[in-house]
Amino acid sequence: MNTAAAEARRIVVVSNRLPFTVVEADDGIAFQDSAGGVATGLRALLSSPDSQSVASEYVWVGWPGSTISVQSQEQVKSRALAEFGCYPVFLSGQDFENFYQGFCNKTIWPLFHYFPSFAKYDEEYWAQYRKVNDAFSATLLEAIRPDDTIWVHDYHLMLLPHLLRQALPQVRIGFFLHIPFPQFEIFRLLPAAWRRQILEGLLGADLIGFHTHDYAEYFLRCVQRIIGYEHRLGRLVVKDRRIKVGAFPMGIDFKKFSDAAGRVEVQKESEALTKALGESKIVLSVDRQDYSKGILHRLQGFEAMLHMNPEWRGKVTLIMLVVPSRIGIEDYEGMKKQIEELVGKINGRFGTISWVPIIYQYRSLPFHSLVAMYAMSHVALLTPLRDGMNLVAKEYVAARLDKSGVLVLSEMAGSAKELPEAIIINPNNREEIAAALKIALEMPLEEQVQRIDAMQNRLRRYDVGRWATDFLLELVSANPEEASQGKAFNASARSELMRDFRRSENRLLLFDYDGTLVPFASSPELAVPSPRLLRILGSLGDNPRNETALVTGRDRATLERWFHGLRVSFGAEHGICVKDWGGDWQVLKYFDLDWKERLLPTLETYADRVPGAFVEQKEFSLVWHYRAVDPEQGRAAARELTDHLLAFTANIDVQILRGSKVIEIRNAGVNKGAAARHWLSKRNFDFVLAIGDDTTDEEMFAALPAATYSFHVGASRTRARFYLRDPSEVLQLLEELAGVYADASSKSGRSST
Ligand code: ADQ
Repeated sequence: MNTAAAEARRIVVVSNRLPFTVVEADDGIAFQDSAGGVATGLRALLSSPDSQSVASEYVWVGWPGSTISVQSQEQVKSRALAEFGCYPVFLSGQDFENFYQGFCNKTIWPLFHYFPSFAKYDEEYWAQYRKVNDAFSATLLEAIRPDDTIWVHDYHLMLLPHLLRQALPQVRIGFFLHIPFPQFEIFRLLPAAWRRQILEGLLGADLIGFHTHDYAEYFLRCVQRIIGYEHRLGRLVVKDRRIKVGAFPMGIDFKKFSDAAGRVEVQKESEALTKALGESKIVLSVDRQDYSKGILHRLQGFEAMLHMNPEWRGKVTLIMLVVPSRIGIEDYEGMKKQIEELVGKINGRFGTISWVPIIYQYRSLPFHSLVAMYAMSHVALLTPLRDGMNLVAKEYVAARLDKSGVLVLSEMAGSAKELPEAIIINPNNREEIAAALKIALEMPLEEQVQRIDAMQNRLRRYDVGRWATDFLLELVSANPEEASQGKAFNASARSELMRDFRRSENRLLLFDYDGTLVPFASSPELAVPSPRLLRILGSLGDNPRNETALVTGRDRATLERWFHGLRVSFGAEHGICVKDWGGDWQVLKYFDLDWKERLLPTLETYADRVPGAFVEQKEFSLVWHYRAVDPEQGRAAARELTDHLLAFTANIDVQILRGSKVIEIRNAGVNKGAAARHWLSKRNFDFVLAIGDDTTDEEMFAALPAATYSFHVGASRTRARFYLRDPSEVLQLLEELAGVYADASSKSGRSST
């Protein structure tokens, strides 16, 4: 790590909640620590020595946990900045209600945790979610500097990366999701506009992190199916930006938990509790109160264990710590009642005068008491039905100083992937929980030590500091220029081009059509040239210094029809035939075309089978189009068809080309390079410009002199010298070039049209 770079760098952490809650009272303002997995993890990060290896300064932007009166806002702002390096985002109680209690916790939370029946789809919630994301963006835009690196956290702020990207195209943005990302079938339950905006919101980031590879994969699949962007090994290119998606499993502050477990006061507390419970073995469970945590399932599993194993009655106690959470949401209130009833039922069924099977506490514990609980418990029983990670599992392991203890963990928790030495259970099956508990209670000490030791070694190495530095190093080392491999068409390249263009006498201008001069349309006949494009081409063509040619996959008839009357030349069907302006069509090379008839039925079969696909028959080629097909199905069918065609055409001299949502079959030896050479041989050009977006345009770039101003539209790999973002940027450039001529001709008294 380059320390000089680290010294100069500032990281802006953004999360829904700041690490403290501001409480306004008559005697002034007080700051209290906030609870929860994200706040705990981020607080640990900022105080870890690792954080200093990435950046010299960290600031935190978020909601201060309460509605702050207008008269106190200035004071909160200056104290938050001076004492904590934080920028508060002020939200009214009502704003927060529909945002947090509404969209975040009644729509996204249940859906992303696979509880679709709890999810509400309310337009007001959505509007408020957007409004709060806008408010975060506004506060950030005031606070950040252009060279800051921004790290946005969690499901509350999924629109924020895009909002920031729009205002600051060059700033580095990372996003980390702390909860699961669901599979497509669940995610698609969101209304179409919302789900698209959420994905686009996230894609504003340069790096998008999840706890597990599965979540990353589900996200990429949703992006592909809903927006149509395909990825390669977790990398996406969106316009000219390269985005990376990956798994960064969050760790805990291992040292903090193991050190605390060794402290005298913690050990004393632990011993006092053990004494109070007599000989009983302790099973511990710790969670926020949430239906995703499987608290009821756990109770049923414990009940089944007592039922099936009478020998354990009187000898085991379940301590269940539940932290109050999301008070005021009906699903949560109802659950609290159910938990209390079930605890009462089990205690009533099995309890005796001297033994209470379940000790239930509904409150938050101070850190040292929590560690004392971890340290005294023989078993930790964690049964979430879905959990992004579950840090409690890791904290329990870290607090086991003598390495005794057994972790029973749900396979639905992200942490199960990193803790295979736990007894992994499916929480939906109470018998499985019961059986796992019995194994845990009876596990020989030697085996316990082996398992805990293996898990501790892993958690010690990959702790929260490592998690954050891995993410941040990946984020800061992602070179924003990388996507364009230094091929950005910057101001100096632009002025050089304009200068050379002005000075030149003989210019060759070669343009591909689809994806270059016009955006792709769902079907080829819809991609007609706009009046603006016709005006630009007309103007460029009219200049006698310019030889302007369209070199495209389109057929002759379409070119004649659409560009009739313009002084432009044509290269049709990828340059197999060319027509100079004012001349006749010439076929550059004659081929045997018998194969067309033989292959057509295969293409048609695939078109019939795949809704949205169709076959285009051109004079010299056949094209199978799948732009309008469901992206995943289209990709699979295209792969299958390519394999099929490759096998079928092994003995004939044709090429099978995968273009942008098309498969094109044409004779080998046809390429745009031949057309480019045709025009190059006509005159001695002192300025050559070529623009294209597809693989077929690479042949054209290859055939042109090194000094050519060659442009690739979009940021995929190319031999062109520069990138342009999209057809609208192409038109802007061409309009400028046409304008040069218009200026020159007006000076010399000529008309440009
Ligand atoms: P949470 O749903 O909050 O976090 P979790 O990862 O278990 O879940 O973190 C809970 C935190 O609260 C732990 O650090 C724990 O020590 C603390 N805690 C729990 N019970 C407590 C008690 N009774 N008293 C005091 N403290 C208590 C979200 C996601 C998780 C993800 C984290 C981090 O839902 O899946 O692991 O973010 O990304």
